[in-house]
Amino acid sequence: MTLFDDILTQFPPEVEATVRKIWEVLGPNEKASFLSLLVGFPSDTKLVKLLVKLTTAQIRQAFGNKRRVVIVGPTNVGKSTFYNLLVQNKRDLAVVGPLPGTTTENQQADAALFTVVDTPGADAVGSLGEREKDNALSAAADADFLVLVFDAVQGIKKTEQELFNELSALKKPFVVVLNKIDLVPRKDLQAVISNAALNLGLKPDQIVPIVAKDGRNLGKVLLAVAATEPEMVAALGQALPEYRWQLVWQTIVRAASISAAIALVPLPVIDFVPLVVTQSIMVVSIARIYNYKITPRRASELVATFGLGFLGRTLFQELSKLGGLPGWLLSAAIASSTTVVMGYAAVRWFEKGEKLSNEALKKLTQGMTSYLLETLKSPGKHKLSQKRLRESIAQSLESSPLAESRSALDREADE
Ligand SMILES: Nc1nc2c(ncn2[C@@H]2O[C@H](COP(=O)(O)OP(=O)(O)OP(=O)(O)O)[C@@H](O)[C@H]2O)c(=O)[nH]1
Ligand SMILES: [Mg+2]
Repeated sequence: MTLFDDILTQFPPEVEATVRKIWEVLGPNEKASFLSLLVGFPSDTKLVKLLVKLTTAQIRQAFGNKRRVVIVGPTNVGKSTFYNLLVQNKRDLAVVGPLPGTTTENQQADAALFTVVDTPGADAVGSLGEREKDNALSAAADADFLVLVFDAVQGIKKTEQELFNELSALKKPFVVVLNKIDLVPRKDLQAVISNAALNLGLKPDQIVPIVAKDGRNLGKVLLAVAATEPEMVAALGQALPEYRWQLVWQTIVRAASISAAIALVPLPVIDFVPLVVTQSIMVVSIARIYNYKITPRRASELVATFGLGFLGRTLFQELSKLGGLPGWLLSAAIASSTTVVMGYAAVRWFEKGEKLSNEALKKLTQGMTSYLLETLKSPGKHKLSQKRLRESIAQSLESSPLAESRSALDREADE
């Protein structure tokens, strides 16, 4: 049995396949680094399992493959127009036309981050219509992700509902977009969206209004794709520089909430080793978003250089002296904060090759810790479960102004 097989047996069965897949795509150097990262895990099997479980989404994200995004919907709703927004190569552009039934065959093209597939209208009648619908549905069945396009003016009626039901039965991750929103008078917009949501059994915020003709809200659709499919976050970052920070923030939120959960596990000796693992994987993902490819080993070296583990411990000592807050809450808040600050520091590093000063790192960590403690103050100070804690941290971070823009961090770091 090789060392890798030996380690693999320690993983929970549901992540084994993922880890194996990662292993197969790694080159020899990466294999060595990955192995050293895994060997560096604490030896207690329960902890190993916990850590791997907590970080699987990120691991997958860091080593994702290209996926198939399939555009489906009734005829003439603007599927091909939307497809054309995504294709990279002009020669792959689809024919668009005012008459229903323009697209009769599935077509696919490279969309940089994923392969995108355009399909004929899936609601047509007659024998030709049936065949086109079959085409569309077979593409949908092969998809990793579905973009369901409907027409804002046409609305969601019985045919659309039936199609939606058929497609959701495939159990694929999906996003619903309502196209041609430019034809809806502004005052009716909310009502149109709510109605569509109601008829599909969704919440209004699960529907993205778009204008495929001019690309309005394309970014929102892509973010929705990314949010449901963690593997795409990194890939998306490469294509859309302006969304980089938002993508980075999603990665940071995930890593920070994992860090908080890890901080709840009593780890007498190795205290912050697991944090280094989580943070390193986060740094690998962030590097990807900035078009750098670094090994987990290099990432963990970088994490060590920033010395946030030490900083976190000092801060913990300072804050616990003040009293008043339970230790678990403090360590969770500090673990998350150092992860957030590490994420931001990595961004600055990949952007400008500069290392933030120790003072800046300290100030940012303190600021982030008080923000989290402020928003986390638990009623009755009962220790939260791991799951609840992860959710609360994720929620605090998602609703922070940083989710929109990093300017507050830039200001503080550059003061
Ligand atoms: N006003 C408006 N028109 C749009 C928009 N998107 C597409 N259209 C128009 O809608 C018509 C149909 O667009 P297509 O992209 O061919 O639609 P489709 O869903 O691929 O249609 P089929 O191939 O027939 O299934 C064309 O005349 C487009 O110019 C939009 O956002 N706003
Ligand atoms: Mg078409």
